[in-house]
Amino acid sequence: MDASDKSQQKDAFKKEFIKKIEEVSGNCLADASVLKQYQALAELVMEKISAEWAQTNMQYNKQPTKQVYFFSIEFLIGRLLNSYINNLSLEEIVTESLDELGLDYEAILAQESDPGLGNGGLGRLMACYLDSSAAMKMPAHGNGIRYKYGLFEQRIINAEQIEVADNWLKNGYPFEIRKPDKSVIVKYYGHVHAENINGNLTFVHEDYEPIMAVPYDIPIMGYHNKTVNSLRLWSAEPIDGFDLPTFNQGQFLYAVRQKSEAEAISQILYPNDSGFDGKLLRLKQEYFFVCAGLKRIVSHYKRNNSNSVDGFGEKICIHINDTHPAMCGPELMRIFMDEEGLGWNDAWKMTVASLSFTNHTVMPEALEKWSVDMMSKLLPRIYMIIEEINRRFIEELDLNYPNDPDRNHSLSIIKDGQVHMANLSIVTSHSINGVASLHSKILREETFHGFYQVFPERFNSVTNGVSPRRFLMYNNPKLKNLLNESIGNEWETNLFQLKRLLNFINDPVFYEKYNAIKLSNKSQLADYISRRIGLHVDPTSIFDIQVKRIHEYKRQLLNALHILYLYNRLKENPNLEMAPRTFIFAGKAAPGYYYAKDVIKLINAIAELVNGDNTVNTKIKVAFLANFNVSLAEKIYPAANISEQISTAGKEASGTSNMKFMMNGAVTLGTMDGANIEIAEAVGPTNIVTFGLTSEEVSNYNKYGGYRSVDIFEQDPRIQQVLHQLVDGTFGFGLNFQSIYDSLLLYNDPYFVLKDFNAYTDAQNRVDHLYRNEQIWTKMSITNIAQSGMFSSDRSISDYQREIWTVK
Ligand code: GP0
Repeated sequence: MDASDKSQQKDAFKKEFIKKIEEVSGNCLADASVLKQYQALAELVMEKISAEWAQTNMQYNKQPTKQVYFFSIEFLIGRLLNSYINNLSLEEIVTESLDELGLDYEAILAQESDPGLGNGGLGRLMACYLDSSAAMKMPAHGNGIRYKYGLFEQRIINAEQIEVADNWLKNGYPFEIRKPDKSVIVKYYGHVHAENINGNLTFVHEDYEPIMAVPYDIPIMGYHNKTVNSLRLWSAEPIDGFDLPTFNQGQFLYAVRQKSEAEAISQILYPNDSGFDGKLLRLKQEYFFVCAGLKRIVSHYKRNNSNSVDGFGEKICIHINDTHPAMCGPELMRIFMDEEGLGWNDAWKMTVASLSFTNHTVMPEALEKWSVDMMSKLLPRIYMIIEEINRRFIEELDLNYPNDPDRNHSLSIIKDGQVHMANLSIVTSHSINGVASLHSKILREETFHGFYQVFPERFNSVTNGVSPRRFLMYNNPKLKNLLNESIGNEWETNLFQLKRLLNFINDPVFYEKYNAIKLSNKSQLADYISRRIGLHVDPTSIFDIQVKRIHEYKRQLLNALHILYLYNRLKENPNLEMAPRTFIFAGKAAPGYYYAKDVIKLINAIAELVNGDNTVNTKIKVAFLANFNVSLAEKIYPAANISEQISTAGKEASGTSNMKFMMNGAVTLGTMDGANIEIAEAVGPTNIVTFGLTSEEVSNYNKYGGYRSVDIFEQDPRIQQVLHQLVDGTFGFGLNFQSIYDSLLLYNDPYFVLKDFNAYTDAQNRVDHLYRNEQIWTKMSITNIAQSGMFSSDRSISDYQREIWTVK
C-alpha cells in the first residue's frame, strides 16, 4: 500500500474508533478509560472479522466439504485481540493510528482477560490446532465448554500457592456470539424403556432432568487468508430461567437451587492436569458438550444433505481430544439409531468411520474410569449403548481369539464395576494416535498393547506442534523482523523455510544482530520480574527456564535440588568460575496435589535463601513467577537461553513448551523423552544437551526392580547435604520438606530424581561451558530456530489430514 493509501486508511480507522469509543462508553476519547479503549477496539475488530466469518460459513455450506470437529474439554486460547489484528493485516494501521491518537497499544491489549479454559498442554494444543487449521484454510472447528470460571489464578504468599477464582467474564467478552436459537436440551437421569412404535423397537427416555445447552461461538481466524472457523463453547442454563410454578408457590429458595444446579455444569473447569477424579459433576460436563455439540453437527449436516445422515462417516470427522469426550461414540450411535432410525450396523459403520482419538498421556492416574453405578443412573441410554458396544466387541474377540478370557477381560470396556473410557475410545474410533514418536511406540508396546494386537491398522502417530503465529511471530516481533530481513518471509506460511537461516550459521554480523535481540528480550523479561516480584536479575546472565504444570514426573524438583547444590558449592567457593545464571520457574499445581504444592514452596524457599545471600547472588538468582498462563508464556519464551525439559523418560507424552522455546532460540536441556527426542534428531547432538536414563531403562527398573535410591544417597555426599537441608531448618523456622525427603528415600524415589541427579549436574556443567563460548552458543541457538520448522502445528495438522482424516 502506498503512503497516501495508508494515511487514508488510518484516518478512516481513527474516525471509526472514536465513534466506537462514544458508543461503548458514552464518553469522548479524552475521557474514556483504557478498558473502554480496549472494548471499542475489540468491537471494531469483531465487526471486521464477522464479514469474513459469514463468508467462510456460506462457502462451507455452498460446497459441503469434509468438516473436522475437535471435541475437547479444554481450549486454552489465550488473548485474541492482537492475533486478530495481525491476522487481518491491520497491525500497522491500528498501532500507528492509536499512537497518533496518543494511546498505548500494549496497555490496551493488556486489558483483555486471558481465558483460562484449560489446564496446560492438552488445552493449549487444541488452540494451536484451531489456529493452524484456519491458517491452512481447513474446515475445522472446536466444541467445548464455556466455563464461567477458568483455571484458578495463582498467587504466591509466604512461598505457598494460593488459589483465587478466575472470573474472566467480569468485564464481558467481546469475541463471542451467543446463539440461543441454536440451544440444545441435554437429558440426565430418568428411565429408558423399549416401545414398539409402528413395528419398530424404539427406546424412549422418560422422567429425565433437562438442562439447556446454549452455544457461544468464537471466531478462529486464519493468517491473511480470510478463513474464519468457529470455536463453539457451550453454557449450561436452566430450561426456562426460574421454575415459575415453584416460584409462584412461594418456594423461592427451591427454584433458585434448581437454577444454580443447572448452571453448575458449566461453572468451573476442573483444575487437575493428568489426574482423574470421578466426580459426578465432571461426568455431567463430559456428556453435556458431547451431546449438545453432536446434536448441532448432525442437524447442520442434514440441512446440507437433503435432510439425511447418509454419508456422515465420510464427510464428518469427530476428533476426540483425550478420553473426556469419549461419549461421542455412544452418543452418535444413539442419535443415528434413536433419532434417525438407523439399525445398529449402519450406525456403527458411520460412527467408527467418523471418530478418531488422540491419547495424551501414559500416566495411569489420568486414565478415566467411571463407576457403572454412576453412569447408568446419570446417563441410562448411553450406558445401555456402551454395554451393547462391549457385548458385540467381546463377541467378536471370542470369534477371533477363542478361549482367551484374559484377553477379553483386559480389553473389556466395562469391568470390575467401571467403564474404561480409553477402551471405549479405541473400540469406537478408526484411529488412535500418540503425540510424539516415543509416546506412540509406548502406546503400541505397553499401554494399549492388547488393542494394538487386535487393531494394528488403527494405530497412528502425529507429533505435536505449536502455532508459529502466536509463539514466534506475534510474541517475538524483533526476531520476526530479523528473520524477514535475512531470509525473506516465506517462512511465515511454511515454517520449514527457517532452514534458510543455516546460511547465516557462521555470519558474525547476523550473530551480533541476533544476540542484541535476545538481550533486549531478556531485559524486557527482567523488567517484568522486577515489577512483579521486586527481584533484580541481570539480563546478561543465563536465563535458565522451566515453565509448565508442577508435577512429580516433570521433575521441577530435580532442577530445584541442583540449584541448592550449586548454592552449596558457591558457599564453599564464592569464586567458583561459572557464568551467572537466573533460574526462572512458573507453573500451577492442582489445588489438591499437596506434593506438587510442596515443590512450589521449596522453589520459593530456595529463591529466598539464594536471592538474599550476597555471597552467591551475583552468580545465581531464582525467580518463581506466579500465575503462569498463555500471556505470561508469550513473554517468557523469547527471553530464554535454556529450555528445561527434564521429565522422567517415558512419562511426558510430547511436551509442547519444548517446541515454543526452540522456535525462540533456546537450547533444550532435556531427557530423551517425548518430542525432545525429535528435537534432538532435528538439531543434531551438538545443538542440544541431553542426559539421564532412557525410557527403556526406566521401564526396566519399574518392571524388574534394581533401583534403590538409598544406595545413591549413601554414595553421594552432595545428595546427602542437599537432602538434609530439606529437613534441618536451612530454610528457617517451620519450613520443612519432610514429604519430599520421604518420597526420595522412604518411597524409593519413584521418578528417579536421585538416579538422574549426577547426570543432570554434569549436563548443567556442560551448559555452562558451552554458554561461555559465545560463538558456540549462538550457533546452537540459531540452529534450534532453523530446525524448528517441523514443530509448527501447521505440519501437525497436515499430518492429521493425510493420515487420520484423509481430507483432500
Ligand atoms: C496430558 F493427560 N497433557 C494429559 C493432561 O491431562 N493434560 C495435559 O496437558 C499434555 C501432556 O502432558 C504433554 O506431554 C502433551 O504435549 C500435551 O498434553 C498435548 O498433547 C505436555 O505438553
